[in-house]
Amino acid sequence: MSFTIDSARNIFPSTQAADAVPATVTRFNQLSAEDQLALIWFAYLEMGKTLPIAATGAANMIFAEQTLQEIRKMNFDQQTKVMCDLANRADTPIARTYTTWSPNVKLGFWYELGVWMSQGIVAPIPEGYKLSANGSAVLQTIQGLESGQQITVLRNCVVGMGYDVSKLGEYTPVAEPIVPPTAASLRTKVAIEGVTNATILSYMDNLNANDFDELIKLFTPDGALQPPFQRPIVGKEAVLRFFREDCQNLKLIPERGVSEPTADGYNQIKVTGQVQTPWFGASVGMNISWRFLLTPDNKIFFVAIDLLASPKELLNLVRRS
Ligand code: 45D
Repeated sequence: MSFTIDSARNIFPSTQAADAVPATVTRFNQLSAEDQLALIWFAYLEMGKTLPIAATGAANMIFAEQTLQEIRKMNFDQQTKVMCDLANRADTPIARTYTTWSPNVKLGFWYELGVWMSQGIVAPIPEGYKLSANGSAVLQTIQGLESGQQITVLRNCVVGMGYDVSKLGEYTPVAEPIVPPTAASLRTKVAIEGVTNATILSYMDNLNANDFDELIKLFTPDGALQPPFQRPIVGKEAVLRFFREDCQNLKLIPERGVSEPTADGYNQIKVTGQVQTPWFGASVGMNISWRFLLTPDNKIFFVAIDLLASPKELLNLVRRS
């Protein structure tokens, strides 16, 4: 077979991803813990004016609840220390617990802390806190990004906190419970200008319906999925686990695409459109592309999801570079 996962990653090479996101997260991670917490606090207050976070994004917080209650009982100094430890990736019991949580549980945990900080239950950012020069520069960069990129920066900052997962050893991952798939009568169907391929349409419709058991059947056994700014997740089992833990209640709104046969009877299909997250609903539409590589029997061998550099990229459907 001519394609490998690595070569598949290069289909539609002219796709421009939002490189500002990883660049900003890298700069964020170089700041001191105090600066990180204050910066996110300021970004969150500023963004909250136009992009309120929906608490329903944190559908089920019972997994973080015990830790949250533990923190609630602490005094301000202890609370500040816990938050700094998370930002410092320190080896503490709470930072280890945090590491076992799925991204949505982590986000829900911080969401709750943010509410408590504004209510005075958890230590606030000290009045008159002055960000370092680098911290102010990173905050300014975040403020200049489009909203889809802003929320991705925040998410990736939060997900990167806690103890180093590679040092954790054996652990049980903790995620929200799986919601039942949408009932057949309530499902919606996407339409994509330029794409009629049944596998692609079915991918979008099943993901929108949280029907991960049907969705995974579209993949080859060794198939892979590459989320934005990540390495590919390889193999049906790992991809299914990712769908269950990280992909509930997304709304995919593909708009247009292009399809072209490639080597050995494979097909490469690029689709662009919007994706909404349960945390922000329709107030943030992320500009996304999907780059699919399908086998001759129409299974997904590879799909990369990219957050696009700009809305202009939604129209970049050139087949070759
Ligand atoms: O440190 O086709 C305080 C896949 C201050 C699947 C705070 C996908 C202190 C396949 C404010 C308290 C998933 C890949 C912190 C498609 C402090 C597929 C709190 C794509 C941290 C399409 C901060 C899906 C808080 C995509 C509460 C692209 C921050 C999904 C909260 C993208 C931030 C989802 C939140 C994104 C960010 C969600 C809630 C980017 C959420 C972002």
